[in-house]
Formats: sequence, structure tokens, C-alpha cells
Amino acid sequence: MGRNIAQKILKEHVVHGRMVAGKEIAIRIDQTLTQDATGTMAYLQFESMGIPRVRTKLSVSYVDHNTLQSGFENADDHRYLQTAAARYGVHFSRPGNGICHQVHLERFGVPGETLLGSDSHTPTAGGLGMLGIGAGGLDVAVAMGGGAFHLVMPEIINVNLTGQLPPWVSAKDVILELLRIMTVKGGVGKIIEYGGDGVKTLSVPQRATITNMGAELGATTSVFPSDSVTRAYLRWQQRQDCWRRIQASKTATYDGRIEINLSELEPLVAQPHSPDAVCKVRDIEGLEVSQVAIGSCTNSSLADLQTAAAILKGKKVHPNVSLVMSPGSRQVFEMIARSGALADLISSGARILESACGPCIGMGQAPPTDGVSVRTFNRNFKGRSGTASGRIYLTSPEVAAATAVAGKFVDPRQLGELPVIKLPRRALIDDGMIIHPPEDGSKVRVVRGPNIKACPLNTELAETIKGEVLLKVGDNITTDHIMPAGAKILPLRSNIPAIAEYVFSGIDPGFPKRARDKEGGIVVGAVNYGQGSSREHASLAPMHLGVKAVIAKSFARIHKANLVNFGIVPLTFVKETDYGEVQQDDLLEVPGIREALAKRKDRVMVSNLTRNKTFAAAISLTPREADIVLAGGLLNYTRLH
Ligand code: MIC
Ligand code: SF4
Repeated sequence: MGRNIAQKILKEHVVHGRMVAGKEIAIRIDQTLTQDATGTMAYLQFESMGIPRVRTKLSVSYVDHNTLQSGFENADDHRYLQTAAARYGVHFSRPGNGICHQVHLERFGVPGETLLGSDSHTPTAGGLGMLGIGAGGLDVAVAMGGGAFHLVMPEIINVNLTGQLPPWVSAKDVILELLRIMTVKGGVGKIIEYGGDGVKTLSVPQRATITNMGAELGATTSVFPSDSVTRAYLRWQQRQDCWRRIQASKTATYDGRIEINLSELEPLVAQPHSPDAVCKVRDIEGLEVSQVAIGSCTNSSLADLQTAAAILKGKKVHPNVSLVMSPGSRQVFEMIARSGALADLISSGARILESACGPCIGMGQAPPTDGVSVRTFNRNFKGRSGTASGRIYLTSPEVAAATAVAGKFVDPRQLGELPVIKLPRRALIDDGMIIHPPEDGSKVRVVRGPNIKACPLNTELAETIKGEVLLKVGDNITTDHIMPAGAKILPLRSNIPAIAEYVFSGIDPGFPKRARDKEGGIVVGAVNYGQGSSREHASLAPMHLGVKAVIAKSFARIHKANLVNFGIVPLTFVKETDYGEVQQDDLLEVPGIREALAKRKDRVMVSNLTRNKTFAAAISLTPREADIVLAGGLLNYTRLH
């Protein structure tokens, strides 16, 4: 039987286990990427392993998130990252060079290779036929040290694309349609593999928009074939040497199939506060907006920005709208500057930001109170923009640009012909903002600022867990809820005791104090607990506050792995109705949890001492994961093994 693309790439990299959906496998990692908000912890963890130099084919450290330097913290982190990169053999992409995923696609991604990144949107590289997977910083640190990456073999879902996108309809609408069909939890435990006749009509940046936002499906990764379009893109980037054809065999099989006819799509929008709350733009036409933001790793390719500029050319941004634009990379920035598109954007009244994540992670540009903000980004979780009452809508650059002029939602198809944009024959290649590590970095002094504190360690798992329910939350709680980001909190990413003071701050500001007063406890979650960002701080900081276990209806993949990595026990309700029986402040006890994990049991009984009831909780951990939790996390486990 022939293999599909995901199986072909995995097969070449698997070092342990059988590729059977649901079973644990370990894969060799060719490349890693880190960004500054997760990178400092990742390199601190790498340093604690005592390995002199990275053992990957290529590792890149990007600075793109924490670029607002309102205090010394971010600047110190950048200096730490730069010196650590030189010391340990990592390429360093300087601040201003662009968003990790966009730059990686342009300059480093290789079809058929594996990429592990400490950022959930690492699957962007799937647009090139690369297998990019997001993970916590500690998993990336292990991969940098040459260790394999362990994951549960996902199911592989084929999305069959037919037809061709009509004018004004874009790649963003393809992934929004898939989010509408599958929801934000529909991709958990799955790889989304694109195929069909429609694929050849999509450019690599368009494919990358789609694979980027596959993260919002909860998917392990998403991947496109590597075909002649991929080769043309790599040639454009003067990197054709790394191209190889990767296509699914004719006889390949899949665990599921979804059909999307590109010709039938129309402009779509994700409404507040979830990327899967998708409707047609025409259904909300006329809704007034106060901000439009074009950029982020989802939609800031050259074609995206040229298109937005062409729509805005000769027009002025509506008086009630603030339009901001952040290019995805310095390559794109310089190219729109040279083509004149930047001048058109400036003349329309757009506020030009640097080439970085910016408003996407709440680094400035918070919308006004109750404001409607239309963004070409990938996440619209409540509060992520920095304004609790802000209402964030996710759209394509076409819809965003048209809306910026109108001051209200418009279906851009009414605007007549889509302006034709022309891309230059060659991309502008200048890697001058990427610092290559020296051959021998052993003499480089790694510089740590005062805000950089060591990564805390957990203790071995106790025989029994006993503690109060510190908080009970509902479905689809994101890691932005657990460990918020934004301009104020992100600078504390290298300082766990300080950042821990903000755990759950958007939902329940009293959480850290309560956790400390009660000497820790348990968190109760519902469906898809921990979706979104890969930030391991969403488990490290609760661990620091004494959280011992999270009992939920189900977990998002990366967050569950991060809980395991820091020795917090993830348990799931066997009977979902038991969720209703537990309330905040209830005193719970899980006797014999240590023995249950050691004996590989698949369930434990939890006693609710407050209500005099018991319920069953499932333990769905691989033997390796169980051992990691027993040891009190992956760092302790690695020392023992
Ligand atoms: C995000 O989009 O939420 C981030 C910020 O890029 C995160 C990483 C982080 O929290 O630093 C992600 O997607 O993993
Ligand atoms: Fe940056 Fe936003 Fe992309 Fe995360 S989703 S990497 S914050 S641009």
C-alpha cells in the first residue's frame, strides 16, 4: 500500500515505535526554531543539559515577539539569546528581521525534513512540504541536544481541494472554511494533509497561510505536497537546491477525508472570540469597525501586502479606523518599499509597524473599549488583543483592506475587479540580519540580565494528591487564558516567579494568591483545555504555584505535553457528567496516584471529600509520559535516564 505525504516524511524520521495512529512514536528532528518569548526558557533548559553544541542540522533563534522595549527586560533577553546562539551553534535572526515562521519559510525550510519549533504555528513550514511541529521549549531543547521528539502517531486526514479560488477569495478563506467544518478541537490528534487538483493553483505563501492556521484546528501539523510550485518558490528564494518532489502515492489511504471546492468559497470571517466562529462576510456587512490590522505569520507575505496596498492605493483610511500594518519579514518589508506598495500604504494613512508579531500578541495596538478590530491574524481569543472588551474578527487581507476604507465590514467582491499585482521575478535576498554561529563557540560568554532566572524544577510525584479545586473553567480554555501575554506580561517570560503572579489573571486575578495560600491544588477544565499557544509557561507557572493536577474533559496536544514535561498530572473525566459535580473550593484527593502511574493503570478514583462522592478519572499517558510525571518532569527524568 502506498504512503501519503505525512507517512513518507515520518517514515524517514521515525526512530522508535510503529506508525499506528494512537501509538507513541519518536522522530528525529532535522531543524529547530525558537522565538524570544519561549526561547529564553528553551536555551536555559538546553544549557542545564550540559551539551556543548546543538546536534541538529540547523537551529535558528528568532527575535520577533518581545520587541517593545519599554524596560530592560526584553533587551536583556535579546542579548542572552544572541550570546547563547553564538555559544551553542544556533543561527540568530536579529530583531527586525521578521516573524520566525515567515522568515523560516523564506530562508530555511526544506521539503521532506522535520522542524520542531517552540511556537504553535511551526506547521507554517508545511506550505513547503516540510513537517513542522509546535512544542514546548523543553521538547525543543531536547531536540537541539539531538534527542528524538516523542508524539502520539496522529490520524491523517486528507483535505481534497478542487477548483480555483475566485477573485477576492483567498487562502485565508480556505482555512476559515475548514475551521467552520472541523472546529478548534477537530484537528486534535490529527495531521491535515492537502491534496487534489486545487493544490497546484495555490502559491507557497498561500499554502503557508493554510498550514499556519491549522494550529487553530488543534492539529499536530498540516502539510502540502512539494511540487513544481514549491520548486518555483524555492528558486525565487534562490534555494532550489533543497527542493525534492514529495507527493502522496496514488494508492495512499487516509483516516478521513474532507472536500473543499475552492471555486465555491466566498470571503469569510471568524467572529469573536474563537477562530471557528466563522460566518460569511456578507452576513455582517455594515458592522462598524474601529481598527484594522494587517500582518502576522498568517498573512503578511509579499502578495498579501501588495494586494492590500493595491486595494488602498489612492484612497484614505476611514476617519474612525486606525489601520496598522506589520510586514512578516524584512525581505517583504524591503520589497514593498522598493515596489512602491509601501508608499501607497503610507499615503492611505496606514500606520507602519516593524516586522514582528506586534499586535497579534498584544505588543501594542490594543483596540479601544468595545472596539471592533479586523485582523488578518490567526487568533481572536478574548483579551489577547490587550482590551478585555475588544471584539476581534479574523479575515483575509482583501477584506481587511476594503473594510479599512469603508469603516465597516464590506464584502470586497462589490468593489469591482480585484487589482492585479505583479511580483518581481526574483526575491530580494539579503541574509545580513542572520548571524551565523562561529565554528567554535566555546569561548563565547553568555550574558544573562537580572530578569533571567533559572527554570524551576518540580519534585517527584507524591503517593497521593490532595488539594482544593483552585479554579473550575469551561470549554476551549486557551493558554492565553492560563498564562496571558501582551506588552506587560511577556517581558517576564524569563522569570517564572514573577510571571506566575499573572496566571489566569484575565479570568480570575485572585488565582495566584489563592494557590499560594492553599499551598497549591487542582484545576478543573472542560473540553480542549489548553488550546492555542505552545507556551510552556502555562504549565511552568501553575507548577510554581503548586498546581499538582488538572482534571479536564479533554486536552489540547501541546499543553498536555507541557503539563507532563513539568510533572503536573493531566487526568480526564471518565464520565463527562462528573464535571458538573465538582465545584471550585471542593477538597479532592487522588490516593495512590503514584502507584497508578507506576503500574500503568488507565484510571484512578478521585474522592471529593467536600461532597462525599467519588468519580473515576482516566490516565491517558504513554509509559514514557507516566515515567516523566513520576520523576517530576522531563528535566528530572532526563537526569535519571
Ligand atoms: C502565539 O501566537 O500565541 C505565540 C505567542 O506565538 C505562542 C508562543 C508564545 O506564547 O510565546 C504560540 O503560538 O505558541
Ligand atoms: Fe507571532 Fe502571532 Fe504568529 Fe504567534 S501567531 S508567531 S504571536 S504573529
